[in-house]
Amino acid sequence: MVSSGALSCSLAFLLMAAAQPGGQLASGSGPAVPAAAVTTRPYFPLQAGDRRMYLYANGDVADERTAGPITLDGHRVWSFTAVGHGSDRVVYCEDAGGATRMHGIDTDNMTIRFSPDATVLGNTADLGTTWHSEGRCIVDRIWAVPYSLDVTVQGVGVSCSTKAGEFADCLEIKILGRIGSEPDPDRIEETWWLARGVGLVKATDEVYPNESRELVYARIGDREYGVRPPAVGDFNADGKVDVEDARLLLEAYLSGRYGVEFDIYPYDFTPPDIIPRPDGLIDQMDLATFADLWRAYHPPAAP
Ligand SMILES: [Ca+2]
Ligand SMILES: [Ca+2]
Repeated sequence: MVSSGALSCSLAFLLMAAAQPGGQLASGSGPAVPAAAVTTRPYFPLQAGDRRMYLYANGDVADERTAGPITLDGHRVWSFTAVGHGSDRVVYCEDAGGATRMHGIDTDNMTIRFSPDATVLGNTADLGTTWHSEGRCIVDRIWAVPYSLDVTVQGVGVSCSTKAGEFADCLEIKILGRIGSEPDPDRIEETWWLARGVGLVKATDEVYPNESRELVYARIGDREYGVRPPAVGDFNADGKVDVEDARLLLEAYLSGRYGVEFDIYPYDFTPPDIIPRPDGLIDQMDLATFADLWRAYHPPAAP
C-alpha cells in the first residue's frame, strides 16, 4: 500500500491540472432518472480531430487535441492531449450505454490508470443526478492509492458565458472527490459546464483556483467557436503561410534573435496542425519544420 503524502499530493495535483476527474458508475447510486432526463453523450463529444483552447486563471493558454479511438488496456479510448499548461493526456472511453468514463492520465513522467474506470457522466442526466465512484489510481502500473468521486448534476439547459462565446444549453456538474490514502487525502472540488455539441467550456476549481479555465476557441467537427488563432508558421498573422513568413523566420535564424513564435520545433501532432513545444532554440530543425508546414499548406498540383 502506498501512503506517501507526497505521492497522493502529486496525484491530486495532476488530476487538478488535467481537470478531468470522474468516477466509477456504481450500481444503485443516485436517484432514479426520470424519463425527461437528457442524454449526456452530446455534452462530451468523443471525436478525433477536435481542438479546444482554454485560458487558465493564471494566464496560461492550453491547446488540446482529441485523438483516437485506439485500443488501450483492452478499451476503445480517445485521448485528449493538452500542451501549454502542463502537458497531459487524459484518456476517455465510452461504455455501451453512452456513459463517459475516464480511463487514465499520462504525463511526461507518470502514468495513472483508474481501476475501475472513472465515470464523468452517466448515459442520462437530470437535475440532482449523482454518480458515485471509487477505486484505485494505479501509478506507473506499480503503486496504487484510493480515490472516490461524486459527480452531481446541478444544472440542465443552463447558459454559460466564455471567451469563445455564449453557450445556451449546458450541463452544470459538481465534482467532489478525494484521492490518496487516509488520514490525509487530497480534496477535489470543481464545477464544470459542458455545452451540448462542444464539451467542456468552463471549469472552476475550488481547491486550486489557478486551475480554473474557460474556452477561448474550439473546432468541433466542422464548427468553430471563438476566434481562430493564427496558424503555426503564419508569423505575420495575415492568414497565409507564404514567402513573407519564410523571410521572417530566416531573418530570425540568421540574426540569432529569439522569438518564441519562430520556435516551432519540437512539436506534437502532424503538419500543418501542430502544437509546438518551444525548446529555446531557433535552429535548422525549426527551418525544416517550416518546410514541412509549407508542403502541407501548398501541396503540389496534381499532374
Ligand atoms: Ca503570413
Ligand atoms: Ca526550436
